[in-house]
This record gives sequence, structure tokens and C-alpha cells, in this order.
Amino acid sequence: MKKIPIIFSLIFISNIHSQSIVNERAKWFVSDRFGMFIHWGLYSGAEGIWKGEKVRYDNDYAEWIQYRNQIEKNEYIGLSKRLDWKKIDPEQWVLLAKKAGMKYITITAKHHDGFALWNSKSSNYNVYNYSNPKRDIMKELSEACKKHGIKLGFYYSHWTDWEHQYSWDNSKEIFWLSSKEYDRYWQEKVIPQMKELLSNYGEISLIWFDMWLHHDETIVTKKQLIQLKKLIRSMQPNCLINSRLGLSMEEDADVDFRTLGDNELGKYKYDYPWQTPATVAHSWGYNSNENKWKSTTSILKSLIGNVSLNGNLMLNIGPNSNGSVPYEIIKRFDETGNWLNFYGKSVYNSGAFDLRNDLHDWGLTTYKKDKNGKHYVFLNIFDTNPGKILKFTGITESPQNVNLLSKKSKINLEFSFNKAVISLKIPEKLPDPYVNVVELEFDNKPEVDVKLVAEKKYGGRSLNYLNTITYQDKSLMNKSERYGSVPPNIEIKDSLNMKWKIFVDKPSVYNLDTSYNFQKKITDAFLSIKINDKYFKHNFCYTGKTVGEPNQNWIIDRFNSFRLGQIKFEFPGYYIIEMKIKTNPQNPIKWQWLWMGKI
Ligand code: FHN
Repeated sequence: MKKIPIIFSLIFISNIHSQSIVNERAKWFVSDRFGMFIHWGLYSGAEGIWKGEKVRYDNDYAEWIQYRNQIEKNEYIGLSKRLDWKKIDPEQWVLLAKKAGMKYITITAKHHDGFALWNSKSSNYNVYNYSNPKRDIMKELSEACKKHGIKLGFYYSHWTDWEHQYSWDNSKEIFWLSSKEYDRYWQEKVIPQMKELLSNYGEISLIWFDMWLHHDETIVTKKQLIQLKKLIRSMQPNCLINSRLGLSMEEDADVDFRTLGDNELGKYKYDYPWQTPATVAHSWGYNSNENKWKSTTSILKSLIGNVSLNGNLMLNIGPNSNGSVPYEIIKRFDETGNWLNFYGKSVYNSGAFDLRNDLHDWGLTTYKKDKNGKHYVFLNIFDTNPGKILKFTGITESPQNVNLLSKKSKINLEFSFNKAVISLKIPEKLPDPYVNVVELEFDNKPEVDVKLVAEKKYGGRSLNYLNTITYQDKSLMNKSERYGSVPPNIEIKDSLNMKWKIFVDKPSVYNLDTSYNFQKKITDAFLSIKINDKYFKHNFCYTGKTVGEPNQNWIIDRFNSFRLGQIKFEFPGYYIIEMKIKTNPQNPIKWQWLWMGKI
């Protein structure tokens, strides 16, 4: 796949938070942050089981049952009789979204099975023809969304369609399909159906395509995708389009937001809009065998985690054959909505702060500027036992106010500020069982020092390859291996110099330890450290091997920790730690970290 530099045509510098590459259309999207995904269709009548057999394939995606269990079309359509048309009520889905604090809904108007959930004039294979009484689910949903102030988006499976004779049905590797035939499907079904969806259901906030490969790797041509995109732009200019159209954000600056992989949470901060589609358990469509429900805390952490990197979360429900959703979902959505009612400030209209989001170990930071021009940095505390004093490193000016948010009223917190560290006095009992939020209030956007390494909960600092003063390229690191028993490390075959910056807010003494793997017994490889005028030197020692997993007969390189000495900081202030590692290609070192443990 070719990489083309990003040239964004419509650039809007948001003054709400720090996300800078957002076009006019997508302003609402980066404010709303939290949406509902709905997977519902004929497959919901099967509920993950066909003729007594569970859906085949280990991912248990119940909406794939027609394809996985090789169900003939005429039998599959019979599932429409299992759908309980008296009970199915799309308004209930909208009310659930609202209660959960979600601001938009994306529904599978047509999933891969090719069955349209509206009265489609371009294909008989639609809900109107197979419901009793005749229903247009998209009409009902769009009306309910309008009534309750929720934005509506349509999921449309454009690439894959298991119904149309000339579409891609995931088995064309065996059964040949020409580009000309595929284009027939495109012009006969995709384009006319898209016209219907964009004409008959009022304002559509987004079209969510689901081609998880770049178009180069599929039968779809760029020309077809551009045709589709132009159609949407001409019929509903405000409607957003996601990157699973098949054109990446890099290739086409006119794509509005990037969709990460299924359940793939953000790892990096992006300045353009992006979103994770996620499930509460695993399957998207209702699966009666589902049993791995994510907790409310983990849902909140996923949402906050994405917002702390400028991202959105769209969380899925799979209603069953009578349109209702399991209690497990209702419970979690109630709890999430209840949390957002009180702490939603840190999520809605908020985004990434200017410090690294993994700087602190107590949780994650989000940021916003409110309507009155006040700036808020939110400390979303995931740690349920953060201790009496919680330290925030990196802001170099004192906040005007520090409040712990709570369901009753804000609790003003005592705090002290020392150049780059804000120390907050945390009450013995925290108000929230899921995630607690402290807001730091400033009149102006606070200045930061992005180079600092923060103190861990128990007073130590872990200095590694990724938090040095100069940015280090993560791709050069060895990833963890063997189920994580070999930790991530940087391999040094010659020499490497690293520098870190810390701020010590009180006189203190630290032990210095380092962890590495080294497989030579006699060597001149060494590590040296300089802090102020003090030097530490260490000759690398043989660390050997160890058994990776008891009784499983595999052996891994050992990473051991070695004490280098002690360092005393007599005065508060900024300090630079310089480390040099020297070896040669015959004696490579896999270095992990330098630990400064407060005594
Ligand atoms: O195959 C689909 C799957 O059924 C589901 O719709 C998800 C949602 O993101 N998208 C596809 C896989 O990535």
C-alpha cells in the first residue's frame, strides 16, 4: 500500500481542546465522543445458533452465521419469522443510548448478508417485504432519533454482500467474479440503495463503511469508492464518512474519521478524528452463548483512554429476536450513563492534554476549554487506592482551583505546587466506585514541560527507552515475546546514549537499579551514569537463561535487575540523568530500564 502525505483540505483549529486537524463537518464528532453501534438484522433471529449448532468460527460473530454455517438464502430469510414484530421497538434502542450518555447511533442498515432494514426500492431483499406488519426499521429509528435528539448514522456493507449475484460474497477466491460483474452489483445495488438512505431518512450524520482492507487488496476500485464518496457529498454535504470506505486518511484527506480495528483501543494521539468500534462482550450481533462481559469500569476506561488521545468510542448492542438487549448490557449502560451524568465533563468536548498520556500511573488526563474560557485538566483516577497524596507532574504553573468531582457537590481539594509538581491531598474515601475525577482549573492554558518523567505511586521513577528527553522511535524496540515473559527491550550492539529529565520536589534518596539481558561471561561492555557530578559505572554481567513456563519445555533469556548505587538529591529541582551503554556487535545487550527507587 502506498503512503501518501496527509494534506487536509479543511483544517479547523478547535478551541475546545487540542485536536487540531478537524474539518467543519466533524466538529460535532470530536465533541460528542461516545456513540452507540447497533448490529441487528435477520441474523438476530438465529441468536448465534443454527439447527442446534453454534455459529462456526472461533470469533463467535453471530451476524456471520449465514456465511459461517453455510445457510441457503431461502432458509436464511425464514429467520424473519422468528423476529417478534410485535415487540421490536427501535425507540427503545434510542432511549437506551440516551440513558448511557451516548450522543449518536450507527445501525447496520445493511450488513454483509445484503438484507436491507428499510423499504428499499432497489432490492426486494428488505425488511418491508419480510415483516408482519410491514415495517421500515430505518424510518422508525430515524424518527425516534429525531424525537430524542440523537444523531443517526448508517452502517452500509458496500464491499461485501452475500445476496447479490455479482457482489463479493467472501468466496470469490473459488468462484471467479470479474470486475465488470462486480461493477454491476455496485451500480445496481450499492449506488441506488445509498441514494435511498440519503434521501428518505432526514439528516444522516455519518455513513459507516466496513471494508477492513485497503481497496488495493480487494475487488473494489478507487473509482467506485470515489463515486460513492461524491454521491454522499452531493446529497448530504454534512454527512461524515469513515476510513473503512477503503480509502485511508493518508490517501484521501476528504475522509472524515479513521476507524481503528474492532475493539482496538487507541495507543497514539492523533490530531484528526478517530474512533474505536467496540463490543460489550464479543459478538456484534446477538449471541445467546455470550458470556465474557466487559465491566463498567473497563468500558469507562476504554472511553476515557480514547478521549485522552483525541479519540471516540462507539459501543455496540446486539438486540435479540424480540429487539431487546440482555440485562448485562442494560446494567452496564445504566452505570456508564450514570457516571457520565456527573463526570461527563472530562469526556464530552474534551480531548488530549499536551503531556504524554502514559505519564502517570494513577490514570489518564483529559483537557478542555469551556464556554467561559476556563481551562480544565481532568485527572481521571483509575487507581482505587491512590494514597493520601497524588502527584501530577508536568504542569509548570499553579492551578487556580482543584476540585474532586462527586455526585453531591464538588469537593475542594488542598494542594501544593512546586515548579512542575502539583501534590493533591486525597480524601480517605473516594466518592466513585468506578473512576474518580479531579479537575484542575486554570485561567489560561497551562504551560507544560513535556520532557519530565513522573514519579510512580510509591515514589519511584522508571526511566526507559521511550521516555527519554529526545523522542525515541518505538519501532526500533524489540516487542515482548513468549506471552510477555520476555519484556520489551532495546538491543544495543555498539553504543547508545540516553538522557532523562526529572523534577525532584523534596530532598530525597534513591536506589539506582537497572534491568537487562546479557549472554556473555567475559566482557568489556559497560554502562555509565552521570547525575550532577556523581558517576556510576557498571560492567554488564551474564544473566543466563530461565524456563519460560513450568513443565512446558521452553527456555528464555533472563532479564535481571542489578543495583548500581545510591543517589541523594539534597535540593528540590530539575535533574538530568545521563546514561551511556557501550558494547560491541559480538556482545549485544538487551536493555530494559533504569529504576530510581525512592528510599
Ligand atoms: O465483519 C464485520 C463484523 O461483522 C462487524 O460488523 C464489525 C464491526 O466493526 N466489522 C466487520 C469486521 O471488522
